[in-house]
Amino acid sequence: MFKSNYVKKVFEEFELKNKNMPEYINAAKEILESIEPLFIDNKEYENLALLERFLEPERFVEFKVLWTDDSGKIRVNKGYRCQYNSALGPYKGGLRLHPTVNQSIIKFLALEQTLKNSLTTLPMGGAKGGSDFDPKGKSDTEIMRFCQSFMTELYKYIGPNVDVPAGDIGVGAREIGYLFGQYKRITNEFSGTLTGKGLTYGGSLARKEATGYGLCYYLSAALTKIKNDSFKDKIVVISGSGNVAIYANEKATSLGAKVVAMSDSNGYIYDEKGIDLAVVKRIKEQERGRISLYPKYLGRGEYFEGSSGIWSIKCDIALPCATQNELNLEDAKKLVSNGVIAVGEGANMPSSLDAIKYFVDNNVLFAPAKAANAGGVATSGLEMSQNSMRLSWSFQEVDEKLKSIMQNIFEASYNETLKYGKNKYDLLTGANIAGFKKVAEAMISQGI
Ligand code: NDP
Ligand code: 2IT
Repeated sequence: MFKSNYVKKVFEEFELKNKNMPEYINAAKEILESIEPLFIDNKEYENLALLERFLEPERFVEFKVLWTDDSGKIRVNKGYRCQYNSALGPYKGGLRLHPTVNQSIIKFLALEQTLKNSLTTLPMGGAKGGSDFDPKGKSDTEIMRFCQSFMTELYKYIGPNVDVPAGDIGVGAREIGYLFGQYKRITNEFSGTLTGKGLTYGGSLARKEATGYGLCYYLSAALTKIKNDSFKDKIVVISGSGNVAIYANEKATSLGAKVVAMSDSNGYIYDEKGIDLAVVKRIKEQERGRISLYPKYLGRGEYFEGSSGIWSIKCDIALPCATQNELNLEDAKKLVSNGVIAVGEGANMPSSLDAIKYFVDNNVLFAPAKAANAGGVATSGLEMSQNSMRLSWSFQEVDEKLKSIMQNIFEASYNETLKYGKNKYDLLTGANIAGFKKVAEAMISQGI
């Protein structure tokens, strides 16, 4: 699989050390397959043990989170923070609350975040954290008590110049508010230690929209350059119906596309006339309900049980925006046989490695997560800048900056794709190489 003996040896050792962590191994494999040529060109990297150093998180904390539910029962969860790499700046990355969260998920996300943050060109290292706490069905006061307890432990490891967490699955403005309130109480400090804050207490305009909008900006740039095409009049399918999916829909629609399907973890909706996003926002953002309500509320569209069926819908552009490993080789084959021209990853690692290979081999423009969904963390970086300056930019200013960051990420990655990629659609190789080069240079400069 690897041509370089050094990369092969490091990967084998990594696999052995992390045997029970399939997502983490998968993420490392995907990166190493792309960046291998750099190790063939730069023999000195081996003497510097650069790859071993890169693949070892700087710090990983696991802690106990105790809270009481509304009936007074004591509940126990696990909390995590993985501070992967600080070569480029303070650790930065989201917090995920989902019952599937474990060490493997947090480490894979933190590794991905390190290269993603590098691509944004902003000064941010890579981190990720979260808990196996399940927010579904919990009351507001339960969420608040959980967040307070989580922060009572996490605050020791974070700070505006140390580590700046934000949202991810299960963590939006409500949770960030409770986490921020507790951080402020404990430290007696009002600082920009979290991003994704509410607009009344230091949040940035356009942060909520940023990941979904950024995904469409990246894909638009790639479509224009590589296929001389755009979102206009395209049929789009988007998995998920959370923060990333909703704002990807909003931007794709405003660019002239028609989004016909969205999903949640139970099933998907299909609406031939185009999804009415106001109805989805009502269900998901206001009522925190299930997507199955859509046909009932609108009197239009259909609901199907099982979320993976969404990839059998005929479309021009597919945007997986739910979670990891949600699009496998079989799904990729269906999409290709239905004529898909581009796939943009809003979620982190949604496509399996063989699905990605299938897309690239079939000349489907493939926009990889760490580049295509970097708009969220990039705008978090802009929130940090605004907090430091104690001022706030208008929506339009932030949106313009986001657009130019996504354009730059595309161009930087595409240059490397043309040099190292399998073909011009292999934006994954380009993103990994562009992201890694900067981290490597900073690591080498800073010594061991
Ligand atoms: P949300 O919690 O807002 O939404 C998550 C969506 O994905 C929901 O529709 C949820 O359905 C669905 N989902 C979650 N887990 C699963 C699962 N195991 N199987 C099927 N569906 C699932 O999260 P976000 O929109 O913020 O995050 C979505 C993806 O985007 C994640 O991969 C995240 O890491 C990534 N991302 C997020 C960024 C951000 O700024 N928020 C930035 C960059 C990437 P249900 O409601 O049924 O659980
Ligand atoms: O995966 C991601 O990039 C995020 N969840 C956003 C992280 C952030 O710090 O804004």
